[in-house]
Amino acid sequence: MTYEPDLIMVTDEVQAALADGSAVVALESTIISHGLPRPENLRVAAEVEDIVRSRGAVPATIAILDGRVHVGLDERDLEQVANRDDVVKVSVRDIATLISRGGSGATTVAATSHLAALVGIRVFATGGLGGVHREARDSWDESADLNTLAVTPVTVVCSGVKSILVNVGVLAFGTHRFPGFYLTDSGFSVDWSVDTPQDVADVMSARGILRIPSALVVANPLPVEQQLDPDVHDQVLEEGLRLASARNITGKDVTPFLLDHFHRASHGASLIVNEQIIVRNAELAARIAVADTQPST
Ligand code: PSU
Ligand code: MN
Repeated sequence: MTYEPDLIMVTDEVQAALADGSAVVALESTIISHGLPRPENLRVAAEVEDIVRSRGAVPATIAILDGRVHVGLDERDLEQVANRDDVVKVSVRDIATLISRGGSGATTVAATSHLAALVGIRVFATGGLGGVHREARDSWDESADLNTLAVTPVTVVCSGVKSILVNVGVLAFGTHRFPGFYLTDSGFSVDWSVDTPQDVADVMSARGILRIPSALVVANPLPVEQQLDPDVHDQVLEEGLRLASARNITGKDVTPFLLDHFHRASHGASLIVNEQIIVRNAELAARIAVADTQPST
């Protein structure tokens, strides 16, 4: 791997797993710093790492601490990401500036994907991808997640995106319906459906041979009985978008604002659903990472 070890700290455990080709799952940190409230954020971060381990993969949560990229966080690092007030939300465009200033940041899907691919991690788990915001026609607000995934060869397990995907492969796990994060079904369908982690690993392997340079998105919907009540969802989303616009919340503050609004307005129901999404995606990502290390049968 060609990266600068003084700038990028990969834990011994992650480095060893990558060196002998065993399973590693990258995890983002914006969920921890800006996506979930304290103290649940730290508890969920630890739970996600535990489930990855229980499925036989090594978790590599990625963040920037005091001017250095960390791939793999120990308990103290995780605690800092969860509780420090000076941890900013970092997308790809911000990484270099933040590092050159010695700052600390939690990486979005875009930044995490970029860094994961850089160090050779093939599978990444998150909750939802940033997308194209509903009023994008006026605001031009489109998440950097999409542009980055279009040029980053990594497999991302998620439960939805705020709108359409660009040049990425999409596989829906156990369904032909694209999930809508808190909801099982976004209303969009997916051409390709897969049923097992090995199916995904086979596609990854073919993409590697063909040198396809973009991401593979594995959409993992919540079971219907676990989703947020669709009526509550629609009402709270409507209200949240109205409030965001009334308070002039724009750009990278929109997603954290909406998530916080959901958690309050649903009286914690969305928080439970959000946690389930992240844990389930981490589990599936670990199973895919393990299948990816084994020859196809
Ligand atoms: N979706 C969630 N929780 C999150 C995010 C998305 O349910 O915390 C975060 C992810 O880190 C994602 C980012 O990459 O928000 C997208 O932000 P933006 O739309 O500003 O690019
Ligand atoms: Mn956004």
